[in-house]
Amino acid sequence: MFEKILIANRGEIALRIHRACKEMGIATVAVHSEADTGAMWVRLADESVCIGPPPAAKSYLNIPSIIAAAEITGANAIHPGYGFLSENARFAEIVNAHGFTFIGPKPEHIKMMGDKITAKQAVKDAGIPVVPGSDGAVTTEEEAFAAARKIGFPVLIKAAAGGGGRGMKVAQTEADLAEAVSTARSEARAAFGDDAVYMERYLQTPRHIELQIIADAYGNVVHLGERDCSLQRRHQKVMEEAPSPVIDAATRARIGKVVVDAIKAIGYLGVGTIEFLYENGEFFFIEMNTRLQVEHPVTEAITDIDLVREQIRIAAGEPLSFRQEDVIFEGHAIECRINAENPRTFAPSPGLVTDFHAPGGLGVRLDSALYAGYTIPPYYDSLVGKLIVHGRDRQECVARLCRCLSEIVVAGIETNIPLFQELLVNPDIVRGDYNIHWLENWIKSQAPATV
Ligand code: MV4
Repeated sequence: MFEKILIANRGEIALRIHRACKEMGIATVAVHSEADTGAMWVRLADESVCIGPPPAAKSYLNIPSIIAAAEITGANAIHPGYGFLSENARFAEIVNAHGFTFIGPKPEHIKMMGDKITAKQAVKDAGIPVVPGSDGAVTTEEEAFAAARKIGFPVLIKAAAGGGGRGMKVAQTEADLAEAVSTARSEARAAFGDDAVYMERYLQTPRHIELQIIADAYGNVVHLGERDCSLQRRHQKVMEEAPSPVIDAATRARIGKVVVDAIKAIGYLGVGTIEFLYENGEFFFIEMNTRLQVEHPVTEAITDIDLVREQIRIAAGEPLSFRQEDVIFEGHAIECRINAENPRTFAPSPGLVTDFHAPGGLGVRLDSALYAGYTIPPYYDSLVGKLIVHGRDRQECVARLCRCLSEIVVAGIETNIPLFQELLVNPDIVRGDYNIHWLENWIKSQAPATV
């Protein structure tokens, strides 16, 4: 097992990784920018190294600084968290080439899943159902028209280098197609330096359902059920839950087996998330994420498995400590992503947190590096905490979550806590009746009348 792990991230996830390390008897190294000196995860770490100025490009994305920090502290392994360098195959290669262990998948799989065309082909070949679409990249206008005739309108044009919703264009009819393809292509070139695009049938009202998998170096692969992440705004998840209100045990077992067999065939290592759109009882693969995800705690709550601990064990060459039949799904969990932002305009609201009080009680978890007196810097993501609540069933979970939201105090800045308080009394949300468009439509319906 590793003696010392460098945590190449910040905020709540740096703290989350630190906690797993401490419980395993592993020393931690925090790295931080000049804006994060004195932050909670830096103070709790056994050692810390300043790796550059506030902008992420000069610190949390600065590969030479991070490698140097690992060298001078004698760390054995590097955990990238989520975001930043977590899905950068070159970073994983550099980490390994310097004699450290990258706590994550093999670089080849990060690369494979980073290109959405390669990813789709690989999982399709391995037996996972995908959205009907073009056979790989669409290069000419003729190819686009031929693919659209086969798929049927509306079609969606996606960037191979995209993901997370960037670089998508809908063509409602044949009349829109040529322009949609050329716009998608030039936007992809500008955004990613890669103008490869592909086409899919546009699913109109799906849910976003993702499956958590975990694989060790000995060919053992287990799925940990699904998360429903349909409540999003501008491709940012807002609230996630496990299990999905629309997936029963038989459906879970069926898609779980398909995914586990595919992941074995691909030879994947570590934790991963297979994202699906789910419509009319059918799963359609869209992307695979090769990192630990923000919303991993809802899976931890219902399975009682520490995903970060398992990531570290797998990277150290240990086998999975459980088999599929050992995984028991218990009750229901919901996560609220607490952002430092205005709850109506969503404008970021960094600054001094003058008062902070965490909710507590049975089934309550708050992952946050906040404290009274902390100043949220303006340079990074507005996520400042995750409230994860577990109950014996969905109804108990919702009631407990409402209770927690009335207890929590984050003063001095604006947060989206009032948004969650409104959502959790909405009849659609209480029934679990929502799709990927529900939240944006609801926000529109709440907008004050303009003069
Ligand atoms: C789609 C789709 C409809 N049909 N693909 C957006 C993010 C990226 N991961 C994939 N996305 C979508 N792909 C087909 N064929 C609709 C979306 C989509 C979406 C997906 C998940 C959660 C929220 C979303 C919001 C808008 C569009």
